[in-house]
This record gives sequence, structure tokens and C-alpha cells, in this order.
Amino acid sequence: MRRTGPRAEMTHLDSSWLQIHPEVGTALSEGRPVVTLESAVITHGLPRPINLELARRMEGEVRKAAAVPAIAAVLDGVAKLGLTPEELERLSLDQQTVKISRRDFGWSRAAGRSGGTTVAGAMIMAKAAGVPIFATGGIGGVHRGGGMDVSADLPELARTRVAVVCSGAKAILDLPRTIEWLETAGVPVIGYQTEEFPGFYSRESGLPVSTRAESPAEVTRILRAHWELPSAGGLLIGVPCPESDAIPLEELQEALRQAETEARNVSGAARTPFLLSRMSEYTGGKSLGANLALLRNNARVAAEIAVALA
Ligand code: PSU
Ligand code: MN
Repeated sequence: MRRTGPRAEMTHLDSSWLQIHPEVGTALSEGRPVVTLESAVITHGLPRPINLELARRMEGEVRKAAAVPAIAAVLDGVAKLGLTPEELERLSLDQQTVKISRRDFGWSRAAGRSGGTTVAGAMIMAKAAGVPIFATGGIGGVHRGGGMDVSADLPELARTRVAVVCSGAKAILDLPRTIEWLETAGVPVIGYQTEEFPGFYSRESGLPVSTRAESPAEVTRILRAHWELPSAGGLLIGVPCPESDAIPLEELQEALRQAETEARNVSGAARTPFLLSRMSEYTGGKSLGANLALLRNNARVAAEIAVALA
């Protein structure tokens, strides 16, 4: 077992594949609130150097709300929950990183690779360490078109007992099918101060949630009650993008239509980055601004929920 510092003996949750930062481990053993943060947004979602700045700001939001931030990532094959400032900077600059979802922990460990965790990857690490709250921007979901591209985030939500604070799903996905998938799998979707599942860059989507909650205390009551079910898995908490930075639904849909027309011949892994960069162009940079604003806001709301739950 790798030791992380003088207080590592308190991090009894360490296992050989998962290394917990001493500050996070101490908070957990004292029952203090911790919020897990995803890192695919750092390695794959945002351009440098905004990625590092944003990660630091998300950590800052969590601390301001009196919780401990724990960025989940894989460094040289070791899954780490909670990064030192040096580790975070290194991850943000590394151009060889891979995207770590459920299938990727084993081979990346064997190969000693570094990577950013997706929602699924971060949920697995959070659950293993005993952190019930996780904040991200948008989850993966069912892609558009008739194909088989369904994110591993969805089955992870079905099976892993962690509450995921998000602003919806990636904008380029098939949102109605994503919501249907969650319903089939028994994943409750809580609208945080909203009746609608948030549309990521947009506050609306026209799609319903299972229930609405007004406050961290109300969310906490729902989480506790849901987790009394012996077989319960994860939950989604949909927090709309702050009003000042959100894009109106019609404008968003028009930008998506244009981007998709241009992306007709772009397939595979290149498709998402292509669509997102076109979206940024069509919205005059507003989509990037909305993304940054919702990430910070979600970190804050997740921390408030973690405090209420602790
Ligand atoms: N939302 C975005 N961009 C992203 C992601 C979410 O706007 O890149 C990331 C998240 O980490 C999410 C992952 O968990 O994409 C899903 O990837 P996939 O569809 O390959 O499972
Ligand atoms: Mn996929």
C-alpha cells in the first residue's frame, strides 16, 4: 500500500489501486463533508490554461462552502482521490492523458498511464472512498442517431450509490433518450429549484424531472430516503446554469443544428470536440462562458449538499 504522508495512517480507506489524499482521508474519518470532482473536464473538456484555472476555482467554491474538494484522477497508473497543487498542474499540462471510464482503470494502471476521470470513473472512486457527493458539468448519455453510442456514465448511475450534481448532459446528446434511459434504470432525477431537466448551456430542456427540491436540506432528505432502499444506486441532481451566463434554448438549438450539419462527415472520437468548438463559434464564445459558470456553480451547490448531509 502506498503511503501519502504523515497522516496517511488515518486514511484506512486506502486500497492498493486507490490513493486518498491525506486531507481528504482525514475529513472522511472525522465525518466532515467532502465533494468529489471529475477530471476529464481538465484533461479533455477545456482548453489550457483555462482548465487549470477552472479546476482551482471549483476547489475554491467547495472550500468556501466549508467542504473538502477531492479531484479524482489517475496519475502514472495510480487512482488518486484528491490531488496536490503540483499534481493538478501536471495533469492540466499533460498532453498524453487518456479518458478514464469504468473499463479503463485496469489497463491504465498496468501501463502506468495518466488520465482524467469521466463521471463514471469518478463515481467509482468516490464510492470506493465513501464520498456520497460528486460535482460535474454534464453527464454522458445516449448519442444522437440510431447507433449504439451510450455513455458508460448511465449504467454507472444505475449501479453506484453516489449523488451526481450536474447541469444536464453534454449538449450534443439525445436528451429525451438519455432521460428515458435513466427512468428505465431507476435513476431519480432531482430538479434543483427547477421543474425541468437542465439543458446544460441552457436552463431549460422541456424535459421533466422526477421531483423538485428547493434547498440542500430538501435534497438531503431525498438522498437519505432513496438510499434506504437496499438496492438503490445513484441519483442525478440537475442544477441549471446561472441565469447571467445561460444561453436561451432556441439559440442553443439553432447553434446545434448548424454544428451538426457541418459535422456530417466527422465521426468517432473527433466528433464531440468538433461539435463543441463549432458551438463555441456560433454562440460567440457564450457556450464556453456558460460551461465555466455552471461548473463553478455546481461545485458550490454540491458542497452545500455535502455539508447538509455530513
Ligand atoms: N460534458 C461535456 N464535455 C465532456 C464531458 C461532459 O460537456 O467532455 C465528459 C464527462 O467526463 C462525461 C464524459 O463523463 O464526457 C462522457 O464520455 P463518454 O460519452 O465517452 O462516456
Ligand atoms: Mn461513447
